[in-house]
Amino acid sequence: MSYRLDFTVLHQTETETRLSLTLHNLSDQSLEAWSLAFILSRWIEPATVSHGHLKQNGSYCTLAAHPQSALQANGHFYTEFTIKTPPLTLHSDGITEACLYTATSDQPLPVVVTPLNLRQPAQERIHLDLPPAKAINLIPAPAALQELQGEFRWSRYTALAPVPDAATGCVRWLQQTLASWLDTPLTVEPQGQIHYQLKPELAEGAYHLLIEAEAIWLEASSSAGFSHATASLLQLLPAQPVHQVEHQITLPMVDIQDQPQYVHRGMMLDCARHFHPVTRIKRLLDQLARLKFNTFHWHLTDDEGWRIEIDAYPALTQIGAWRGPEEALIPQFSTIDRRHGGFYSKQDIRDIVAYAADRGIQVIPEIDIPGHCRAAIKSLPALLVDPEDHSSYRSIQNYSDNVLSPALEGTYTFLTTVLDEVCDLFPAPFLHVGADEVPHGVWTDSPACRKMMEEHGYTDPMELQGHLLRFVENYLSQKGKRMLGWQEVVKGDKVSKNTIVLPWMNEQAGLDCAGNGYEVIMQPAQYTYLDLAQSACAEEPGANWAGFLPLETVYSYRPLAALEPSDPKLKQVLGIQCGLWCEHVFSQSRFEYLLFPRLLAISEVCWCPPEQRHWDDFLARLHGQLAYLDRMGINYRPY
Ligand code: TNX
Repeated sequence: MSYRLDFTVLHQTETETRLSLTLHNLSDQSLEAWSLAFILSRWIEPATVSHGHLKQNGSYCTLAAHPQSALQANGHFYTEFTIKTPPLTLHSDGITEACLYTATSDQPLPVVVTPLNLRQPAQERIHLDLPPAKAINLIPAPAALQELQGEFRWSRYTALAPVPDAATGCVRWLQQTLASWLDTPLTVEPQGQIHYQLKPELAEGAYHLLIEAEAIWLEASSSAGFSHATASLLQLLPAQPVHQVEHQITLPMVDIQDQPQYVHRGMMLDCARHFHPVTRIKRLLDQLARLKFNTFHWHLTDDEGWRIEIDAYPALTQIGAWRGPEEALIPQFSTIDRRHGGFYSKQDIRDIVAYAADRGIQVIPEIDIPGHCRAAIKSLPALLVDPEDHSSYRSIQNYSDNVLSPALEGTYTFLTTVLDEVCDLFPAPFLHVGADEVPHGVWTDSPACRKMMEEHGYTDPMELQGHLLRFVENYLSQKGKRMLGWQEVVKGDKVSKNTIVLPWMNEQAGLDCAGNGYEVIMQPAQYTYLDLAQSACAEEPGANWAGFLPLETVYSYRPLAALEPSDPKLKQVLGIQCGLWCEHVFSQSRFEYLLFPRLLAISEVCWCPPEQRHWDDFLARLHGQLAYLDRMGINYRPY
């Protein structure tokens, strides 16, 4: 270890933290003309830095001695500064990576970062005692389950009976899943014992699954119901390692009648902050389908990356999909000294959409506008930058150059071109336009924006956002797509009530949106943001801006619980989504640790009405599911 960085909380209040940073040169060479780069998500108040010259862009900070001076062998550099945010309580709130640039080396030098010294009493990790597993451990719990006496024995002669059209997708899913651990492929035969049967009298999404000694019946009125029946069937297969079961696979005889509480049961995945390979997404889709989610909300663009190939603008992915020391986009969140990135080609996207469709999952793309657009703006400056705009602002994620201008012709050219291609790629009749977190101060010092406000009689700059979003809403509706947006999509009061709103800041936001007559998909951070840390223990990875999110809190969620059960506004709740924002998610194992087992809890919240949910019973079934998670090699958080 030649260079080490220590970062210590000196004192903190609810609104302010004073920190010290010490860089140690443990080598036997003095460092000339050095500059330290480090990753910190909180905004450092520039005027409070005691020593050195500091610059910050997003989470990327650089610090150099001022005036420039060498850092002697065995010497150290010390500085202090203040952060005006809620207290730091987790190691992930601190500096996560650092490296050094010097005059004498053309490569960044690695710096070991010691965990943030919080100087607080150690907090406990949450541990749960799981009750014994049950005989049948379905998650989400079915509405009605009758256990029958006996079992269905799977043999190499087990086959599907001829399959109705509505079930061909989920049959492909069933065949692919079984192919990975059965030695004989599951084929369709006239005398097959597994029967998919259309029952028009069943409600949309509902299914009937009957397992008898000699036959299995999966009944539904549509492909959605068949997917749900298939999910239950897959969960009833034994979870032990293959070598223990290959010659004696049995399924318990059951009679299940089941249907979902909500039509929309989703998960949002942020693929911009860190890029997730196609294989990771497919593995996730397998799990989502098994848990009867029906929507994958794909967050494809953000400040830190543009992840979708657009034929008309190759620069979006040539430039906007990559961060690194040598790239137009500087490093953020991780990989401080390396290139990070990637994007989905149109073929990748078609492949994922089809893979999801076989599993009963629609894919809703999100193109986040007008904020969170730094990657697009850096890729297409000629089109998207207004050189006359001198407004100054700082976004929550500490950018001052990440918002599209509603007064620029290029913005509309860009949007219509991108939306044309995106709409062609995704069959779902929905498109999410983000609309979150446009920073205060934007557009205020732009002659073009001011002129536009005058022309339309707007008094609040947010009306410009409303103007832009109404344009997009109309454009999408001509293409047969309904617009979705985060809760801020209603700011400026211009979009129609046909827009579906996703309140995320808290429950109150949901009550407000529903009160204003919008249909909502509830995604309050305090219950559904799976990037939040799972306990207050400092080592627990994740974010904490909306508190901690243990399994039990996820499970306790009830949308708009403040309303009387008879309140008509409850009908405006289309469903629930969870989400994984990925500032902290730089590996498969971190990805799984944050998702599991909380994804199982939220699946039950989406599927089962509150009176059908029982925490202890859930824990017992979760216990029963752990063998499956183990077999899949999923790095779930242990309880
Ligand atoms: C808020 S939720 C955001 C995201 C962050 C997330 C971190 C929302 C619409 N915006 O940009 O990634 O918090 O938890």
